[in-house]
Amino acid sequence: MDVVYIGLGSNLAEPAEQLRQAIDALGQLPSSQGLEVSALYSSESLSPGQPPYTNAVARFETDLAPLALLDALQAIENGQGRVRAERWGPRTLDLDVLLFGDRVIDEPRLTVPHYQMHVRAFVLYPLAEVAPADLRLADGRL
Ligand code: A4P
Ligand code: MG
Repeated sequence: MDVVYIGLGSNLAEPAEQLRQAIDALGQLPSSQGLEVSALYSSESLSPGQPPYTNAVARFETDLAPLALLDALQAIENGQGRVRAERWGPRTLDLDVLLFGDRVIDEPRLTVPHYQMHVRAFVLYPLAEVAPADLRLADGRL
């Protein structure tokens, strides 16, 4: 099994409730076990003029292949009313694959480690709660 870290974010429609629902759904993913979740964090949006975000990071082990996991995450996003109107637009739920074991993935649909995770406080603070202190990014950025 691979250990995966998922970034959760929401800035619409009661963000904390969106994250709680998403955490329930992550706990029910097939071929996966050992879900742990950070506290919820609030911060300003990186895009000016948008509502503030609530973020968290989840960790679990999975036998799913990376793209199967991405499909499952996008199904959860869509099930919670995510509408992809504009890139970086406000969203009810964003689920990003931060790390997938020690794999470096560069495919059209999936870049892992997540391209901006190492500079985002709303990723690094919750990640530090659920990751071992010696965690490193497989591509050497952190
Ligand atoms: N994709 C590629 N790699 C990945 C990955 N590692 N995980 C592809 C998930 N998806 C990945 O994603 C667009 C496409 O990226 C997907 O179809 C998938 O195949 P999306 O979720 O539809 O688009 P997006 O979220 O608008 O774009 P992106 O680049 O994920 O946005 P960001 O960079 O995540 O920015 N401020 C605060 N405080 N907190 C936030 O969470 N989030 C954003 C969104 C902006 N400001 C924020 C926050
Ligand atoms: Mg995203």
